[in-house]
Amino acid sequence: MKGSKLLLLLVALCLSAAIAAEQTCPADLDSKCDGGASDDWEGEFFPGIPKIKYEGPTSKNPLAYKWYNAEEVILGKKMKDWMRFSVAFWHTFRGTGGDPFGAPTKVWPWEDGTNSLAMAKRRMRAHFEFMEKVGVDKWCFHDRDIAPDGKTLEETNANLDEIVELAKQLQTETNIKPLWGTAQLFMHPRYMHGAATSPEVKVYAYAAAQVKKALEVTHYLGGENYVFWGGREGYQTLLNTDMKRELDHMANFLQAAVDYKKKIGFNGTLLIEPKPQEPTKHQYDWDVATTFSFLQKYGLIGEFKINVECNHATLSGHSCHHELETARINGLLGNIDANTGDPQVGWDTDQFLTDIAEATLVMSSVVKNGGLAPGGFNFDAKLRRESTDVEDMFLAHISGMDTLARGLRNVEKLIEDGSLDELVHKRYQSFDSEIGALIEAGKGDFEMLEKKVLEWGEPTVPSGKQELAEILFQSAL
Ligand code: XUL
Ligand code: CO
Repeated sequence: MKGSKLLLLLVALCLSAAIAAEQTCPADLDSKCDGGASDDWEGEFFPGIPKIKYEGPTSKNPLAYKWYNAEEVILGKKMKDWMRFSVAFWHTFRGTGGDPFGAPTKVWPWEDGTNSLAMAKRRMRAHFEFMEKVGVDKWCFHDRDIAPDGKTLEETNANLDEIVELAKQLQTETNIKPLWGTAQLFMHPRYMHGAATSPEVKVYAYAAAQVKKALEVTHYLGGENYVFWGGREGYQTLLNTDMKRELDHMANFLQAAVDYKKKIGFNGTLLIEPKPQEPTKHQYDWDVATTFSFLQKYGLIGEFKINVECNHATLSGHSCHHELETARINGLLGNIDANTGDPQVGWDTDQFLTDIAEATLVMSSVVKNGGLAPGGFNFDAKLRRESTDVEDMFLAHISGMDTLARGLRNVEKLIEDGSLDELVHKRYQSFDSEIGALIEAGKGDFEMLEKKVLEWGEPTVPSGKQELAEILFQSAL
């Protein structure tokens, strides 16, 4: 028994050594890769992939847009202005395909297996070429995705500055800007109990220093928004947690971020991204409604909007549409992390959104909101572990963009047809009466209403017409 266990261990060790070897500079890179000392790269990162163009719904070319036509005007705005698409650096350029059961599956030609500054620069160049080819002019990043940690905060910040300088140069050459930046406050072990909600004051301070720098960098790069996703702001058990104290700390942290943003003249929108759990059992920004009440309690309304992520919405037991509408009707809809989960899988699978009905509902909220600017759509979505071709990066974005573009076109059809709006309008028509108007004006006192009931008798209650609503909705898909 003991012997066979040892043998298994040896096999596992050999396998992991082989996998690790694959992650170092691939043999066919020749002079293009020197193990991380230089960021040199000859020619294109994506040779053979053209700039993706709109070819219309009849095109059979997978590397073309069928529905997203950036310059086309739909409902009074260019498609690109409704969408404001953005590439998520972390998924597209740092996603490895690794999962809790398996090693990375993606070995992109430009990766040399190091986490060096040179590698970070080469990757940044690949990222800008990708964005130009796919026709997206915004990007989103965490500080630590784009530049490696150093041994001290000074060293880490110096690394970040070096990469940001390159990003700034590439931005100027391509006219691409960040949709938003953010700080990665969940990967490093120092944040294991949370960042702003850590019980350790030195960790709170470290997180503050990190957000300070991330705000500066986002501002320097011309970012239009800054996101707070509470990576580990939550708890694993209430037995060891002072929830009130942690929430008070989080509010003070966010207020300090508002103050610093103003101090440095950063006019971007601050966004909070709710998520119910993962990685903690309970995240404090559970959903839009919880976040709204938190902002109200701590007097932060007016300083923050919400970044709704569709996969987070379904994790919290809501639909994405519900979360979008809850944000919108409260004046808080600022940005969308456009992804989706899997109906058979219970975690944050971060898939590209490809469901046309879902995209139509999402776009109906966006249209009702008058658009998302200065926010937009961030593709917080990753390739499947099994998708390992460079081309798949393009296909995934094309599919995500076309799906939302198709959603927008469907919303136009629904609005032009008008039947669904009419159905909703009719459903509430009784409130357009004299008494209904009094109630809506807050003047519907109970004594007056009781008198009316005695006069009217038993009300007749009409059908909700759900099936008709579903037919009308589907006719636009
Ligand atoms: C994690 C998530 C993050 C945020 C940015 O679930 O969505 O990537 O969007 O920190
Ligand atoms: Co997200």
